[in-house]
Parts: sequence; C-alpha cells; structure tokens
Amino acid sequence: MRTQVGIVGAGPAGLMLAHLLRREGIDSVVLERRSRDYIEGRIRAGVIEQWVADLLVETGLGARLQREGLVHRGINISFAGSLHHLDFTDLIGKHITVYGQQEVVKDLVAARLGGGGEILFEVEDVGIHDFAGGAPRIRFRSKVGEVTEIDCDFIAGCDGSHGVCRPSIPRGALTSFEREYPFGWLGILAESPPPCEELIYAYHERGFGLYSMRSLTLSRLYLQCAADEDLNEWPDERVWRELHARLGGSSRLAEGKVLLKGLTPMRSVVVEPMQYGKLFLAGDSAHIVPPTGAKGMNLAIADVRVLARALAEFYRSGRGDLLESYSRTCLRRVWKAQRFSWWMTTLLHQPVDANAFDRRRQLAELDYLAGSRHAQRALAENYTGLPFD
Ligand code: RFL
Ligand code: PHB
Repeated sequence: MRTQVGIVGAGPAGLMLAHLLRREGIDSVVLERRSRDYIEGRIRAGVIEQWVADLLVETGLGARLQREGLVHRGINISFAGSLHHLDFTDLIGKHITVYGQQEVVKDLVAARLGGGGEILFEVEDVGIHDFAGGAPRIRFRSKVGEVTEIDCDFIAGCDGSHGVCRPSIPRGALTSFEREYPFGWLGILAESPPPCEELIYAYHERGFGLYSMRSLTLSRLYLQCAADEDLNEWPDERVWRELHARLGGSSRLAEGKVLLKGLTPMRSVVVEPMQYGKLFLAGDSAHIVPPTGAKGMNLAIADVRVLARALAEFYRSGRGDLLESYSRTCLRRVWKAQRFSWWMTTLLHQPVDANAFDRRRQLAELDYLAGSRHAQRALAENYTGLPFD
C-alpha cells in the first residue's frame, strides 16, 4: 500500500488533517485503533473557537454545526455569591460555539467516507519506521488480522496522548515540559435543561465548578475533585449536592438523569520539537492542556491547519521551508494556549495547600477581572482564539 501522508489517529487532529489534505488533492490513509462507534461516542470537548467554526464552514463541514451549534456571546464567572457576564461580542466582536467534539468527529468521518476516502478502524500493533530520513513506513495489523505496510512520504502522528508516534522518536531528541495539578475534574452529562444561557465558571471555597451544555436539554457539569478521586464515592445525589453548593448561588440548576460520569486528570505537557525527520506530531500527541481554558481540540485543529498548508506548499512547489518551520510555528500558539489554560486553572481552582493569602489574592484577581474591560478583553481574546500569523 502507498500514500502521500500516513495519518495515525482519527481524533479531531487526524480527521481534520485528512480533510484539509484532500481539498488540496493530497492523498492520505487514516489508521485508528478504535471502532467508528467508539470515536463517534467519545464525549470530550465542547467549546469551539470562532476561527475553527469558520474553518469547518469554509471547508464544507458546517451544515450541522450551523443548525445545531449554540453560538455564545460570552461566558459567566461566578465568585463571592455573584455572577458576572463577560460579553466577548461586545468586548472584541467575537463569539464561541458550543458543539460537542464527538459531533465534529461525526461530521469529519461522514465527509471522509462520503467523499470516497477511507479510515482503517480497529487496527492493531501500529508501528512507524524509517521516518528519520528516506522512506517512512507504517506497519499494522488490520481488523481481520492481516499485517500490512504503508509506504508514505510523511507520517502525521495524530494519535493523542497515549499513542505510539511520540514514543517512537529516539530518546533524547525531544524535550518534554510538564506540570501536574494536584486536582482533577469530576464531570457528568445530565438530562437537565440549561439554568443559564451561557457557560458558568465558578470560583468557590469548596472548589471549582463549571456549568456547560451540549444542547438545550443536555448539561455538561464539572467539579474540582482530588487528583486520585474515587468515583464510587460520588453517587449522583452527592454530585448534585456539590453542584448546587458551588453553582447554586448563581443559577437555578435543575437535576436530571445522569447519563455519564467520569474523571479528567489535569496536566500541562508540551514536547519540543513537534517534528522529527518526516514525522510530524499534531494535537494531544504533542501537547496537553488542562481543560479550564477549553483549548485542547482547538489547538489540535490549529496544528493541522499549519501542517496541511506546509504539505500543500511542498507538493505544489517543492518548497520545504514551511515543513521545516512547522514545529516553531505551532509552538508559539501552543505556549500561549498553555499560559492561558494555566492562568484560568490557577485563577479558578482551590489550591490544595491554599492559605488565606492565596484565597484573598484569587478573589482580588477575580474582582479586577469583573471590573476591568481591559482584563476582560485579554480573556476574551484568548478564549475565542488568538489570531494567526
Ligand atoms: P484524540 O482526540 O485523543 O485522538 C487521537 C486518536 O488516536 C487514536 N490512537 C491510535 N490510533 C491508531 N494507533 C494507535 N497506536 C493509536 N493510539 C491512539 C485514538 O483512539 C484517538 O482516536 O487527539 P487529538 O485528535 O489530538 O484531539 C485532541 C482533543 O481530543 C483534546 O485535546 C480535547 O478533547 C481536550 N478537551 C477540550 N478541548 C477543547 O478544545 N475544548 C474543550 O472544551 C475541551 N474540553 C477536553 C475537554 C478534554 C477532556 N478530557 C476528557 C480529557 C473536556 C474534557 C473533560
Ligand atoms: C465542556 O463543555 O465540556 C467544556 C467547556 C469548557 C471547558 C471545558 C469543557 O473549559
């Protein structure tokens, strides 16, 4: 088997890369270790930056997004018993769209399969070879047990934080920058209507709380919890009690059937560089952000936008300079997103060893944010997505 770009992973990064390349007439093969049902059902991110929504529309993927996506003018911040609305549209003329990551994945899968492209699902034992120089190859075992090799010009490692591509790069060639947070998020998806039209990020002495949604009847709610929290200790009644305590003062939260409950660890990771020879890492395989800034999926799409343009230029004119600068270009945005995600996280969560000084400082910063249009504009600019170039 032969292709121009071998793509490992059918998350937002891999699928969007395949989509953008196809529009440039560049051939790719996408390999995914999970089933189609699994990747289409995986509940993750929910907030889409404005330029990502625009890109989906411009490249023919916007029909359902425009019908079902919820356009939000801003977000709410709750602290000290009151709710403050930050209106991004009024502040900087931009907005965000709430549309589940799994919906983006469904749209991308449908576009690829509908356009005659292929995604090889449920592949096993994926290995990448000879990507330092000459002729990269991907070897894998197909769903029916057949060992197959793909010869390609380039490999895109879009296989997330537990993939094979990053660990295949020789030790010593990458530097990893990491920060662990001593807390995590307990998240639920519930059949409960929105108590508020837009998201609520709540600072509370019992810990951070977040109210988000997936539709006008489905809420997505999160609570700060211990990094090693045991879900068994969180029956639904306790989750609701805690949500009422942290979000209740600022909203009329309706309880409903809990459809899903899970834990999300909080980590910041960046590996540098994001490329090695003919292998390019994109999305969570190269960086992880804590979810507080809603940046993960958006960054994954930003990486592949850069990569698709660089590959298109290479195939069009033979110029390799955009490919050579891929990592440098992406990392400038990645580090700004890391900074913003870290800032939102430390602003809104209770530090594990908090003393009275830390709490007063956090409250002062929140008060400053609530009262300063300059501070609000900086948040709005980062939250809705920094400009490119
Ligand atoms: P993905 O989505 O993890 O996709 C990687 C794919 O690679 C496959 N794979 C392999 N395939 C073949 N061979 C192998 N050896 C393979 N190993 C792995 C996997 O099965 C998978 O299908 O990475 P990608 O494409 O880089 O996308 C990144 C995003 O998924 C991630 O950053 C976001 O979900 C993070 N995130 C959020 N991002 C946002 O932009 N906005 C948000 O509001 C937001 N909220 C969140 C989040 C992540 C969360 N969790 C669960 C971590 C909220 C939560 C709770
Ligand atoms: C979500 O809707 O899942 C969501 C929203 C905002 C975040 C993180 C997750 O910061």
